[in-house]
This record gives sequence, structure tokens and C-alpha cells, in this order.
Amino acid sequence: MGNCNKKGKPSRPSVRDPINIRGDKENKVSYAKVVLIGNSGVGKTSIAQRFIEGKFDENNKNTVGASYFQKNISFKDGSSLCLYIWDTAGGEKFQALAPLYYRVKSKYIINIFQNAHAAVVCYSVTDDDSLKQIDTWLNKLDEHGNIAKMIKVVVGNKSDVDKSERRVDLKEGKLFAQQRDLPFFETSALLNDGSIDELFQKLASQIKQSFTKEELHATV
Ligand SMILES: Nc1nc2c(ncn2[C@@H]2O[C@H](COP(=O)(O)OP(=O)(O)OP(=O)(O)O)[C@@H](O)[C@H]2O)c(=O)[nH]1
Ligand SMILES: [Mg+2]
Repeated sequence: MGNCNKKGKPSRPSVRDPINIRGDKENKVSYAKVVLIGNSGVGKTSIAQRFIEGKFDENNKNTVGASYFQKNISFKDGSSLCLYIWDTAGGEKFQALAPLYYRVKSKYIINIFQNAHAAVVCYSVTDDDSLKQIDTWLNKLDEHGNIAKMIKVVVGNKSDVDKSERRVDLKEGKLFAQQRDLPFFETSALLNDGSIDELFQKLASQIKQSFTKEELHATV
């Protein structure tokens, strides 16, 4: 699981054990678990792909279950934070089956929200229902998360679309997040415009500020 300590390509590790990853004080590496949630089709997998692999695939299939990716974030003070980003299935079909509890190699069952330091709650600017559903996702986090100071951010994805395709304008998204006292971002996974890097960089900074070094470990 040392990918975050090495230079080179970030990878998508296979999940073999219910790994109990601990921050490595000597290497100044800490770990944080981040969950990507929101309705099906809002672009969670595309956001993860843009961030991890720097690419966009317009033929992404609906996610089944969940998987995680890791990527290291470096700070100016020389420290770094390894983000474990869990991409989850937004589809109701999959939610009904196993929204929160994920079977790893048919052996271990994990509550995906357990030990999450942060949640990126996504909607699509092309789908106003996906914005309304954000409250449902926030409730799920409260119900199933166990870290009281979990950081939550609201993300309106697909900011690249034509005006004619937009159903939620920037102002409405901002106001929605503001009313819930949450940070807000608009992103595009399609465009390589830095919006997704900015989201994760800011999120990582906030995680670093809010949690002690001892708290920054991830249990997947
Ligand atoms: N224009 C545009 N399309 C996007 C963007 N992000 C994702 N899409 C498209 O939206 C569709 C759904 O994207 P996914 O990333 O699979 O959505 P998801 O949230 O992971 O969906 P589930 O896995 O079913 O929960 C795909 O056709 C993507 O190509 C974006 O930023 N802009
Ligand atoms: Mg997906």
C-alpha cells in the first residue's frame, strides 16, 4: 500500500484485506479517507478519474459497489496527505443492494462511511433532482458516518455544459451549500480546467487543519 510514498503513477490498488492503514510519522505521510457520493450519473467516477489519471472517459459505466483510489497531496511545508478516495455507486438499484456495506473479495463487509474524514457530495448542474437529493446523502452521512467532524463539501459537476443544458445555475448551487454551511465547488471532469485539482487540494488542506496527525489514518 505504499503508492502514496513513491513517486510515479498513482495506482488503483486491489483491496485484499480490511487494511488498517496508519499514518507514517517519520515519512510525514498521513492518510485520509474521502468518500464520493451523489446520485447516479452526476459524474463521481469521472471526477475520480480526472483527478487520479488526468483523463475523461465519456463511456463510463455505472459503478457497481465501490472501489477506491489513492493519491498523494503535497503541502508547502513538506508534509503530505495521502487521500484514499472511495468512488461509490449512486444508482438506486445498487443502493438497495449494498449502498453502504461493501463486500471485499466476498469476505469482508465494510461500511463505506465508517472512518471517512471527508465526503464530496456531488450533483450535476444538468439535473436539478440530483441537487435536491443532496440532503438525502447528507442524512446518510449523519446516520452512518462515525467521525463527528467529518468535512462535507457540495460539488456541482458538469460546469462545462451549454447554457441550454443547465438546470442549476451557479448562484443556486452556491446558495444551497451556503444555507447548509458547507463549502461549494463547481467542477468539470470533462474539461482539463484545474477545477477538480482545486477541489481536492482545498479539501486536503481543510482535512489537514481539522484533524490531528493521530487522527489521520484511514481504515478502508
Ligand atoms: N459534460 C460532462 N459530462 C460529464 C462530466 N462528468 C461526467 N460526465 C458524463 O456523465 C455520465 C455519468 O458519469 P459517471 O462518472 O459515470 O457518473 P457516476 O456519478 O459515477 O454514476 P454512478 O456510477 O452510476 O453512480 C458519463 O456519460 C460521463 O461521461 C462532466 O464534467 N461534464
Ligand atoms: Mg460511477
